[in-house]
This record gives sequence, C-alpha cells and structure tokens, in this order.
Amino acid sequence: MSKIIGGSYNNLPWQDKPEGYINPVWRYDANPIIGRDAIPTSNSIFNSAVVPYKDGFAGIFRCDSKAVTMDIYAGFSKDGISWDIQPEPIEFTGEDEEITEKVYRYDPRVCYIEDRYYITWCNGYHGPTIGVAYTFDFKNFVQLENAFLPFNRNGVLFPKKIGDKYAMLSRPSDNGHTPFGDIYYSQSKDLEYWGHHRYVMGTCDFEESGWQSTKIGAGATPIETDEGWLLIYHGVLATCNGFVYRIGCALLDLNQPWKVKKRTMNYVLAPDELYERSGDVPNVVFPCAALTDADTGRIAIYYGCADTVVGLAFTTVDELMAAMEVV
Ligand code: BMA
Repeated sequence: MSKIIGGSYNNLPWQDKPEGYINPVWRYDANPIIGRDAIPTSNSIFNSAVVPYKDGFAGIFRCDSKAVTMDIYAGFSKDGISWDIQPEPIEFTGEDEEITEKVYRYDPRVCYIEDRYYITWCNGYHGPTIGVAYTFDFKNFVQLENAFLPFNRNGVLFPKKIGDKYAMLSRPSDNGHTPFGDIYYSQSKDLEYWGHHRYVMGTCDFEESGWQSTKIGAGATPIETDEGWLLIYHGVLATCNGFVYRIGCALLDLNQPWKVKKRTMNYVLAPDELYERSGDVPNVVFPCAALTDADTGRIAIYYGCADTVVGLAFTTVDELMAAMEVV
C-alpha cells in the first residue's frame, strides 16, 4: 500500500470501480460533468483545473468563446461534480500591463502553495508561454511575470518548495501544434526568476510505447506520496488522422523530481467514449487536475474530452503505482 501525503477530503467525488472492469482508471458514470455550453458565451469548456476550497471546491475553467477565442474563468462547486462557472473571464491585476494584457489564455492548472492558490496557464505573449497568478478567494487574481520565454506549454507547479525552491514542470515547444515535446523541471526562489532547469522525461520509441511517442506534457499538480511524486501526464501519438491524446503517469523522486523512478508504458486512460472520441478535436483526453484523499488513497481526475467538455474519472494511488514500470 502506498500513502498519499496530504489532506483528508472525505467529500471527494467518488464512485467505486465497476465490477469486472480491468483498467486502472474508471470514468464517472454520468460524464461529462460540464457541458460545452455551461456559460452563455461558450463554444466549449474543457482542460480545466479544480482544488478543494472552503467546504467545497473551486476551479479555473478553459472556456472557448463562440468566436473561438480562449480564456479562463473561475467557478465553484459544493460536490466537485456540479459546477457554477462565472459568466465573465478572470480579470487580472498586476504590476505590468504588458504582461496582464490579454492575448489568449488556456489550459489552466491550480496549485495551493503555503497560503494561497497559484494558477498557471498557457499565456499568449508573442506565442504561448506559461502565465502565473495567485488568488486567495478565486475572485481577485494577481498576475505575476510569465515564467518562461515563449514557446512553452503545460506549466505545472509542485505544491511545496523542494530544496528551498518553488518548482515547476513545463514543456518547451513551438508556436504551432507542436510535433515534439519533453517535460522539464525548473526552479525559482521567488516564482519570478526560473532556472536550474533539468530534463525530466521525454517521448518513448514508437515500438516501445506508441501512445506517448510524439510529445508528452505534465497534467495535474504532482501528488506527494511516500514513494515519490506521482505525476499524471498526457502523451500524444501522431496518426494519419491527426494527434491522439491519452493519459499516463510517472513516479518522480521526492527530493530530485527530475529523476524518474517509474512510468507507465501502457496508458491508463484513452479516448474510448463517444464524448472523448468526437467533439471539436476528436480523440483527446487531457488531464489538468486531480483531487486526492490521503485517508483512502482515492484520486479524482479532471480531464478535457475532445476539446469540448469536462470529464471526471477515478483511480487510487495503489492502482496507479501498479500500472507503472521501473525505468
Ligand atoms: C494542445 C492544446 C490543448 C488541446 C490539445 C488537443 O496543443 O491546445 O489545449 O487539448 O492540443 O487539441
């Protein structure tokens, strides 16, 4: 038995694994939990992140508009399943208008560190890079400097300092639909200047693990366990009909998280259901958050489905540990 290091959340959304189901991750039986038109202006709502907040949950949602522009919105939920998303996008305050000026914002992550909630997202600034902001209440948001130079995506913070420094995973990329991408680790004393970059892991040979042979990117905030940081990530295969996004996980060293101890060669979730296979961008499951309960080892994964709606899936720390192989 592996142990999650973290809080007890007995209000975590949960369903037991269906009888006879053999895969390590199973879906909420009333998926999708958020439809594409959950706010009046949205074309689609997907790739969104949630955290425990007060006696319920809060989240940051990617809502693409009917003009098909990308922005992020705050939302609240009592049960983690039924969400009330604010109809207006997040307004950021910050020291420099050049940075707070909106170009596009997408694929948010949320991470509680020390005393506040940090959000990271893919922020348009002469191409995609990693935007960083914090909030205490999901109403007022203060934007900090972009973490990196363009082009970068999938910036995911660790929930605590490691060796006295804040830590972030990211995926350097290009300005288009990147045909490559490995995961890197960066460190900062102040959440503004990032350095001491380390390579974490890359794609696999097509012959070895095809689903993650084109590019990979960090998904949810890493989950601290007694055996290492459990990272849920996405992996992509380039097919003759476009990219296919699936989900896997890896175990990173607790003190030196750029060292990978284990990794899935078989995916843990793939686009199998109709709402994952068909939508604005077919064949995409894209994880951005996971809620955990240290008492039971339960994990609830929030993921975008076909760039159109939000899905919820369940697993446990032991299921994910058993799905990985030593690298
Ligand atoms: C990536 C990002 C994600 C999206 C995925 C599949 O490059 O744009 O937001 O889910 O492509 O379209």
